[in-house]
Amino acid sequence: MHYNELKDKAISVLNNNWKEKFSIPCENLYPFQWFWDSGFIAIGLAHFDMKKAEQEIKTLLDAQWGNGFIPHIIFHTDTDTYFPGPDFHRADLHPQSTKSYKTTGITQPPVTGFVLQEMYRISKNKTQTLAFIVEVIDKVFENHSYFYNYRDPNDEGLVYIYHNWESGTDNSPMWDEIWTTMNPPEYSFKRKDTTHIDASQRPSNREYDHYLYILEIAKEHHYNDGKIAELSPFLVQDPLFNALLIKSNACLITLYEILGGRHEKIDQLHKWQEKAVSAFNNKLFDENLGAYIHYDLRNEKPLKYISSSSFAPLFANIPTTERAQNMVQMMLEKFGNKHQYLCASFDPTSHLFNPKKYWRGPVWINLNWILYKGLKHYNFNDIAKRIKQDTIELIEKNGFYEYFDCRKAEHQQRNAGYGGKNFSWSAALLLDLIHEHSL
Ligand code: 9WN
Repeated sequence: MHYNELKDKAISVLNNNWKEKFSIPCENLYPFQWFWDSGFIAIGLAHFDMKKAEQEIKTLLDAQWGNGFIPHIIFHTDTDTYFPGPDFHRADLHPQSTKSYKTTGITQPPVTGFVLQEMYRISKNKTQTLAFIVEVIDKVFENHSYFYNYRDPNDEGLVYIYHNWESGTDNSPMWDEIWTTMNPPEYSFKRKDTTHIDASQRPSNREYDHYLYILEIAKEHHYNDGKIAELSPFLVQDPLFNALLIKSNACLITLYEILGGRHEKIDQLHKWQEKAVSAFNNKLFDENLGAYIHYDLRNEKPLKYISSSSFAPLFANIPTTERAQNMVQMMLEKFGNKHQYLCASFDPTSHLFNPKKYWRGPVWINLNWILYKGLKHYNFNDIAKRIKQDTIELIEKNGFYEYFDCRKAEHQQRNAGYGGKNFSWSAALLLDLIHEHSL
């Protein structure tokens, strides 16, 4: 297929998922606006309709709470085709939650800072795009303030997530150890996702019990951050989440410098950044594994597993060049044999790896995009090129799925794209990748 044809298809996926002032991730499975999806989608929209890209971000930020928090889902419509919906989440229990929208009381990876910079890079009318950035940038700064003020109880420079849905990598085997520390009740609830998608590609009901239990505890305390830090059975410092926050800090600094003035904000961002990068390198790097890992703050122990999140620090310029070289070596050894597409979401050499199930092994396009940018930044051009080509090939062969089998053999006889179809960020980030002709 010629790139132009692929590009047209990607644009039509995004246009079909556009709902007047925001985008849904895909029809049926995900009928609302999601935080990090919106960010990636805006990057794609910026390539053909900057006004829509701006609107996507404005709508997202319009749902920001009084304390700077940005919710992971904004329930724009009343459909009951998704569980758990607004009546379960009850974000209104928090005194500073938005009164204008129904939302969740959990967040997602803070992509907005780097998304603004990507929009600026893509823009053909920089003056107009800067006018938009002036309108929204302080809200993104306030969101970062929220994280450092409320999600870092030990003042380490690393923020925690208190729910696996906050990680974005929701069903990663990473969380399995944490589930063994909990014993939630067996809730009776009606899953909606498994009416749209083959249950073998989604989390189990028992896993959902854990997800709901954490929310029940947060609700009981009206989503009070102090209480959550004290009581939530799930409290994790996640390398993907923190790397995206650090990348977004850096992008806010660049954008504020372009805008001029704002010295206090720039100073504050530098302070957060210095502390964050050094804590990240000291606490989240495991010398024996040679990889960045998650840290279980509740049980005070590292989670010693390698996943695609382990390589996200490349995107935020966190490792030294020497460490980055070792990371790439390991990526090639564990994830990159010639029978596999890059990059599986979980260590393919682990017994917990499952190439068909949600975040337990399949390739995800947003992670590939993050890794591609990171590898290019460090001039690992061959592997960056391979990740880009693999991404394009997976979509060309299968269509714009939510996730893909990393085993090449699986793609020979049949379709091996899984989860939602016509998935927005797969289309959006493909547009961004094919826009760059080199590499
Ligand atoms: C829960 C929307 C979201 C993504 C997540 C992905 C999946 C939701 C779900 O879909 O999570 O937030 O119901 O499984 O894991 O990364 O943002 O696309």
